[in-house]
Amino acid sequence: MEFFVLFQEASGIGWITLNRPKALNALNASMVEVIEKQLAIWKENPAISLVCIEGAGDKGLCAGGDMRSFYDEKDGDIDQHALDFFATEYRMNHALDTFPKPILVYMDGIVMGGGIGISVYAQNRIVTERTRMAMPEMNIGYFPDVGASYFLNKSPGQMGKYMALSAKTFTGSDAIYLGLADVYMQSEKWQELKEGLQSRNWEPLSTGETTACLSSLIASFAQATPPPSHVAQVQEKVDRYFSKDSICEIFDSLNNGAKEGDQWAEETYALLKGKSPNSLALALEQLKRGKGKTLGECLRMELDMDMQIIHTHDFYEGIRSVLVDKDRNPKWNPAQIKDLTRKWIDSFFISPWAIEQHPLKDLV
Ligand code: QUE
Repeated sequence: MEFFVLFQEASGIGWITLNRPKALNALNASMVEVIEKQLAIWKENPAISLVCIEGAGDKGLCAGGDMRSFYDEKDGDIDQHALDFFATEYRMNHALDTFPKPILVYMDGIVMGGGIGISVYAQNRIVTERTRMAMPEMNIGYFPDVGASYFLNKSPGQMGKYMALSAKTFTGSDAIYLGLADVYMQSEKWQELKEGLQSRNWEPLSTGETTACLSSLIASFAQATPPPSHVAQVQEKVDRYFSKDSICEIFDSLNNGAKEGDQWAEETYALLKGKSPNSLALALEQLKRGKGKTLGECLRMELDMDMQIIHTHDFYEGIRSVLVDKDRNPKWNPAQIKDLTRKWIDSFFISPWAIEQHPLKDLV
């Protein structure tokens, strides 16, 4: 029996180690289920004052959800598979957001998709010089989930749209700028910080005391001036080109920028042109609809979208091209933005459940 998530309790800390290093700690249904269960136990356990999350191996925290499993299950009961995985994963995301004690996450190396979902709701999010973050779902014909409709709307200006649509990879400094991380630290300090965490007894501390003690401990290992954020330098361009409400208008605006000699607009245009038109339109629509919604509402909306996207061509074609055949040469269908209809996009937001029957009905 292999354990893909390790739990340890020591000196008032509950440790969660994602332990599937051969798959970059990608989350499967059983992993998200046990994490959610353990959080529910630790929430009530007065001997636990603090939760710390890290990834096993040297590649990073977590590459995302186990999306390949959908390809393998495509001829089976795909609705059940989607429900088992996504509903449980989103419950875990929500449990992290509402967890009443401080959570520390060590976001070293790869932190993508579902890996952002496991880190973004914590209060002590530590990035390093090795952090590589992305919401890469546009590459696999999917859409940014794990609450992206909620948290991407909180990034500065139009950055959430840019992250979602471009699927670009960002650094630790970028993550802090984007509001997805809190502290920058050299990765060589992590062992020492861990020892610092383990050398004191957190058990008798109140949540307020734990919070204060934790931030001063982390601050003593942090790098006071992180390297500059690259993405901060293109904020004005992102705001100019991505302020539009439709993919057609964003494409037009980038294309015009390119014609006027803006190389960044040209590169971004070329990048977006390679993504699934369906995924691009869905991402834009979910961000629009996510504005002003609670996390629970956003997760319900994303689960509704899941139950439809698992019946589209692009979802399997995207997973095939990135995770199965790895040719990175997907044939999207519909192939062009103009082939999408309003009715088609809107249909993803019609819930297959009556509100009182929704599997995530209890999430606030
Ligand atoms: C988009 C994604 C994922 C991705 C690549 C994308 C994703 C995911 C993985 C992944 C990577 C390495 C592994 C693994 C999974 O890649 O969600 O098991 O070993 O989990 O472009 O959404």
